[in-house]
Amino acid sequence: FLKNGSVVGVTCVPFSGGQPKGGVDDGPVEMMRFGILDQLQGMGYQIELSNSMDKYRSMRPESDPPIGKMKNPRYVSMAARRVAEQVQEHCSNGRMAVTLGGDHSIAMGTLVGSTAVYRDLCVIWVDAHADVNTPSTTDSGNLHGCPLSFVLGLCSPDDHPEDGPFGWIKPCVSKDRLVYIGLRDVDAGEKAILREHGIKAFSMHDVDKHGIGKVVEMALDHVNKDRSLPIHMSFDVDALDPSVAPATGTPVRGGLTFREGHYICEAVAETGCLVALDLVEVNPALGDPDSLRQTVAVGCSLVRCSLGETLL
Ligand code: HAR
Ligand code: MN
Ligand code: MN
Ligand code: MN
Repeated sequence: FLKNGSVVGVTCVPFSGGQPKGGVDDGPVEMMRFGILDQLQGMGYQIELSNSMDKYRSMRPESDPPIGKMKNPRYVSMAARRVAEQVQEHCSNGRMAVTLGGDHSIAMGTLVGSTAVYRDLCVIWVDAHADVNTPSTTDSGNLHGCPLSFVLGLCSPDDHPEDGPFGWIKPCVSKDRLVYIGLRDVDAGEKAILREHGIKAFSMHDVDKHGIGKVVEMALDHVNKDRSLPIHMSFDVDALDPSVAPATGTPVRGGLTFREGHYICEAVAETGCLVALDLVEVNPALGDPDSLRQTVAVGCSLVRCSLGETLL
């Protein structure tokens, strides 16, 4: 695959159907307003923008009753499916696929899209949450807490029937090619899943214990020993401490500092293996104008660092 290709394929996903709070669908437009595209161009990248902004909003089905505990299942599925097509299109043209969310349910789509092109890719999931609930284990029914269970193939056939709305999602991410950084709010059912399947996770406890440098090295060693496999990083802005990224739907205190978050992005950029990046859960509707500006700014800055801005 192309190491550090010079074209960035940006997909904006104004989508909030994976959780109950409005506003996260304005994440992409605010990051655009903040100048993310100009900033990437300023770094020497060519931008290919999927023309998608209004499509997602008009996609909401007229009727979308829960299936079991899952809320908005058809809407989430349709949006993710379109995301998958756009990300796959970027990747198959050798572009670095950057997806701006939107809530984290859209990662079902980004991962289906990236793995369709890079079958052996590894996933670095930076988040306060594990997002690995199945339609059975979820308490909230919010699908942004579930994307990984679908792509890992952890849902029971009853939860994920071939003829259900998510039937198009086949297992595409392997359990030993996924690693977490930043976890601190993991549901009991999710802990059981991580344990049962031996999925590697570095929690905030590990960050405190070893320092972020060591944690990122261990995380990369786990999924990408030779630093030769393509990497998809899915960065939920709530991985950062709420003092750094306040405008997000499910803030959890005790998160990554500004530098720890950026260090992860820099270290991943340094591998030269990044092929896909998601930046999700920026919700401009939450909090005062200051916290909004701060969160949008940090989101843009994480994207730039993942693409090498601060490397010398
Ligand atoms: N684990 C909880 C649930 O399933 C909360 C999860 C989601 N919050 C997120 N995703 N922002 O990372 O509902
Ligand atoms: Mn998440
Ligand atoms: Mn989260
Ligand atoms: Mn919780």
